[in-house]
Amino acid sequence: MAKPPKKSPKKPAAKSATKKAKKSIKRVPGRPPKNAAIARPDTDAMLGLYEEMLLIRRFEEKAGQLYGMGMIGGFCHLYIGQEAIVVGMQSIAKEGDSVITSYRDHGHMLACGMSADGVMAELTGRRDGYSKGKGGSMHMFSRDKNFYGGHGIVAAQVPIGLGLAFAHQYKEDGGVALTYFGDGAINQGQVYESFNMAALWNLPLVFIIENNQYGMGTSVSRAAAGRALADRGKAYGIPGMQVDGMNVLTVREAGAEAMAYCRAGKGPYILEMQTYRYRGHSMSDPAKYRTREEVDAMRKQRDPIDTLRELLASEGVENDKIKTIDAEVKAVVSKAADFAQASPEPDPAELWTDILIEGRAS
Ligand SMILES: Cc1ncc(C[n+]2csc(CCOP(=O)(O)OP(=O)(O)O)c2C)c(N)n1
Ligand SMILES: [Mg+2]
Repeated sequence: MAKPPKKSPKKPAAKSATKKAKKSIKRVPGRPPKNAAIARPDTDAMLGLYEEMLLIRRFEEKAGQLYGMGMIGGFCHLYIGQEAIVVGMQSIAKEGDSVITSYRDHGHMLACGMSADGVMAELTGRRDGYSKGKGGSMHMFSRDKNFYGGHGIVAAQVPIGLGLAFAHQYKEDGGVALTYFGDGAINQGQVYESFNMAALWNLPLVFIIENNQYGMGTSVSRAAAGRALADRGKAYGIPGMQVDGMNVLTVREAGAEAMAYCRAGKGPYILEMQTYRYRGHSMSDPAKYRTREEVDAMRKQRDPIDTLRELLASEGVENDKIKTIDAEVKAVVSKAADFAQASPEPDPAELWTDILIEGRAS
């Protein structure tokens, strides 16, 4: 599709949306001045962001359906509502940067470039899954895409992220370790040990707190003392920023600033992404600890995909273009579901593989 004319009468609306996005980055007082502004993406790039967020949304919806049909066993934590965070961050990450996250991880895998087929096959416990069907939802990795899991123990990925950052510094490869964790993880001791070591050694590490307001059924206001989680690195001299995590453009701006800070050798950075999960904590959570009105208000007023779709429309992108992307994404996801269901279950002999690496102790 042709780009919209430069002097579209609707352009001012788009500009104000960007301005609004900029405003919603709250700076923690005394932090370094903004020095890493990135250009606003052009229409094609924004369509790409839209497609990636939609892929995660539709993938997760399908995973939810397959779970309901008994095709997926064990735990399954959906990322619906939080898509702008990982898509925004990964859209500005550089090749070679590493990523690690919690169990709410399917979106991170897709945003790192792992295939929908392979992730869905793993969810359904099939041979063609990323862990040969032996890991499931919380245990998938791809060294090829620098994705280091997928961790079921709350906050356990944070010190591992520290190790990834140390490796980047040690190897002098210019990479940054993007370490995602939840508001429920922020109160753990190992997070502060990681803050200390990361700051002490100036490691290139962005701590990304996905504050979706709840840790299982406990709201953040009942679990976390103090106000901004972004401020939790203050004692270690780590700069922090609260970010509107429901807006992919705001996420990109904040992410660019944090990553530039790390790449300049200044040490770690904390981003508190303010977001919301629409579904329960896991597939078995009826989410009775919050009202339907609360969830509906978020979906109606703040949805990251609707927000970007509206911005694109205001810039003159035709509805047909959006519909084509919607259809393409739907096709990718239904192909992934078919692929997963056609893939055989693991060979029982695989029970004895990938358990212990022998002969490497010397
Ligand atoms: C060390 C540890 N304690 C408790 C649990 C049980 N648990 C699983 S998820 C979770 C809540 C974590 O919430 P948050 O960090 O906000 O992540 P979210 O689920 O919101 O993405 C808890 C307590 C666990 N997996 N590991
Ligand atoms: Mg949470």
